[in-house]
Amino acid sequence: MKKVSIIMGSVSDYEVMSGAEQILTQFGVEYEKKVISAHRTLDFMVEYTRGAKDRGVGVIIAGAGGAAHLAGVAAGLTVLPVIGVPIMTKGLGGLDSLLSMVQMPSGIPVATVAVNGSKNAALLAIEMLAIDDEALTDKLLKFRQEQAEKVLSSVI
Ligand code: RP5
Repeated sequence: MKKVSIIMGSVSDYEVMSGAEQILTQFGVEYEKKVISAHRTLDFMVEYTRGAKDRGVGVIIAGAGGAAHLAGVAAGLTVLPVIGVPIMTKGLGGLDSLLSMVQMPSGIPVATVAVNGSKNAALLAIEMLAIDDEALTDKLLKFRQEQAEKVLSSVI
C-alpha cells in the first residue's frame, strides 16, 4: 500500500497536524512526517516533494498557517494528490490560512479541508488510498458505522 506524507510549515503546526497521525495510525496506514517551509526551506521543499513518489508516497497532506503556501507549492511540484490543512492563526483566526490555500489557480488543485481539519485530511487521504484496496474500504465502512452508532446512542 502507498504511504501518506504529512508535511507542515513549522513545528508549531504539529499540535494540529498530530490529528492526522492519530487517524492514520488508527487505520494502520503508513506515513512519513516532516517540517518543511515553502518560504524558509524552498530548495529542500523541491527535493522532498519531487522525491515523494519514488519513496512510495500516494497522497500528501500539507498543514500551514498564515501565508499558507505549502500545499500549493507542493501541488505545483507533483501530480500526487495534495490535501491542504489551513492552520488556525492568532491574528486572523485561520481565515488567512484558508484563503491562501483554497484559492489555487486553475490547473493546480489542492483539496482544502476546514481550518485545523487534520483528521478529515487523513480520512480523505485514506479514502483515496482505499479506491483500489478492499481491506481499507472495509475499515472505512466500519469507522462510519461506529460513528453513526455513537451519534444514535447519544443521550440528552
Ligand atoms: C507558517 O507560519 C507555519 O505553517 C505556521 O503555521 C506559521 C507560524 O510559523 P512559526 O513562526 O511558528 O514557525 O509558515
